[in-house]
Amino acid sequence: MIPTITAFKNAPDRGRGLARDMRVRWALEEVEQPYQVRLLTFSEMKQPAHLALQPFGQIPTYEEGDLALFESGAIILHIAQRHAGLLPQDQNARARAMTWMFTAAGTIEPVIVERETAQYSESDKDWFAQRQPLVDERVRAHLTILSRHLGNADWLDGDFSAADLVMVSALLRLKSSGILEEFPNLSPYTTRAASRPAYQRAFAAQLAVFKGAQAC
Ligand code: GTB
Repeated sequence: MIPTITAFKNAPDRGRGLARDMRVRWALEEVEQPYQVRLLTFSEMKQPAHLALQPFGQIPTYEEGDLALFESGAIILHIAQRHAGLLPQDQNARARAMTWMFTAAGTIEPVIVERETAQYSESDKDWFAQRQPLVDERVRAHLTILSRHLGNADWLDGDFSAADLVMVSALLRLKSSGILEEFPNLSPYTTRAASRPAYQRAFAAQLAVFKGAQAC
């Protein structure tokens, strides 16, 4: 059965692949699962039909037959459990990969999102300049630990897994900040992941939506 995901009709990131449908597309591409996309305007995302799928009125969602999921991490975990290629077969290695997936979504990404939110919603406040270094330091503190864990390895724990997919998706949100480059192994880590053919296919697909919307 071909799943359907939802994505922005008019992506606010202008096709930079930062919205969270990108990571779901990437996961589906990694396991070579074809998928369909239903594009939504901001207003459609807040209508009852979408709220029944995603109570917070956000993208992405995932529908496959009777199953409807929201929350990108849960969707990626579902894809990784149903298809080979995103989680190791060995049960302990699988549990470790899931641990790093949750670390990416629950520990690393929140400090990155906090920084991003401060940039676009607080930069006009008179206390912004005082607070920004504190927010940046929290990001650096988390990346220091991540960088130490990654060391010279290509991936977080053995082969590429859903953990790397979620972690890199979070780290790429820092691309224009310059912070990633302070960690000599993290920038190459994101480049290595983004060079994967599955990432490239997912990126091209979401960019095509943005370009299509521009042409209308
Ligand atoms: N925890 C949820 C998940 O992982 O699925 C979070 C989903 C989420 O934040 N969705 C956002 C959304 O639907 C899009 S991705 N927002 C609309 C709303 O809340 O009304 C977050 C996002 C948005 C924009 C950019 N950007 O412009 O760069 C980047 C990321």
